[in-house]
This record gives sequence, C-alpha cells and structure tokens, in this order.
Amino acid sequence: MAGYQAVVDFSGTATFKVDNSYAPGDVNGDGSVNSSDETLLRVLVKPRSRPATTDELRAGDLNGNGLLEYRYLILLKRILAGLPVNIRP
Ligand SMILES: [Ca+2]
Repeated sequence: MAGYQAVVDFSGTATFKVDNSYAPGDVNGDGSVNSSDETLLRVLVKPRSRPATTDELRAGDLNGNGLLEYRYLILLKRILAGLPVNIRP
C-alpha cells in the first residue's frame, strides 16, 4: 500500500486530517516518477491485471477520467523524457 504510516499518541481532543499525497505518474507512490512507475502501469493497464489501488489509480490516471488506460504509458514516457504532455479527457 502506498503512503506513509504515522503513529499518533494523544490525550484529549485532537483533530487532524490525513491526505494521501500523490504525484501524477508516481504510480508506485515512492515519491519519484521513474521507470518503475512505467513498469507498474504497464502491468495495471492489462485487461486481466489485478485492480489498481486507489492511490495507483489516482497517480496513473493521467487525464482524470477514472480509468487506467494503455495510452497513459505514452504520456508517462513523455513525462519521463521531460517532454510536454497534452492531457485530454
Ligand atoms: Ca514512483
């Protein structure tokens, strides 16, 4: 599971918000976008692959349409190459 664990020790009332942070393309959630993310995305876009986790979907869904699609591999390759991407829904 991507993300960080935090140990919280408190007394009384406390309010805190935990927000999963992710970067577009950081599919494995390790804090950087690299070929490992491309490898994982390549697995996840296959029709019979395991379902993506919520964080994997957020990071790999490069146009925000709620899906992981094969065409995102091309976008991810462009991101890795430092090239501009034109992301469309
Ligand atoms: Ca990564």
